[in-house]
Amino acid sequence: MSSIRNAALMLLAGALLPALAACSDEADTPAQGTVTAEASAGLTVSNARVVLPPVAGNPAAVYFDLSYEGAPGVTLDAVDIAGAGMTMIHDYAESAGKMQMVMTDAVPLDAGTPLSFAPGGLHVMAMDPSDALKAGGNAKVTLTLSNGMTATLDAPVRAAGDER
Ligand SMILES: [Cu+2]
Repeated sequence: MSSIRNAALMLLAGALLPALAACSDEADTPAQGTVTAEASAGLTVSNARVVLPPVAGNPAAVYFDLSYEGAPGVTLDAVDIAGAGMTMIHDYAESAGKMQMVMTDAVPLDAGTPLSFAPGGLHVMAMDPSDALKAGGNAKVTLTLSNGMTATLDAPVRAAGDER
């Protein structure tokens, strides 16, 4: 997997860390908040961030923007975060007139249809965030697709009261 990842991923520097632009050939050094897969894989993740819960011990949330230009029939199956426990992909759906959070096992990726994981919509919940996740720090976030491709990036960690 690691060799596939090294071959498939080309990292771009995130807006927050322009200095990393000089390291764009080092596939093992994720740029903050942003990762881009090469054209064959076609996945671009940007604006990733982890938001800590207002109450310690509650789940943290992970948000990002995603665009996909690869082969059809691929889904986003998992989003894992270092320093937290089990994660789930959630969405909101209307049920009996109320918006309720629902589990989403696999999110279909359609070329040309960007997805936004954001408050009030698709999001990732991470159980048991540990003390390793500190506001102002970074967390390693790994996306796994149904075709076996993974993309790992460093996402800034925000406090509950910060802008999401
Ligand atoms: Cu949720």
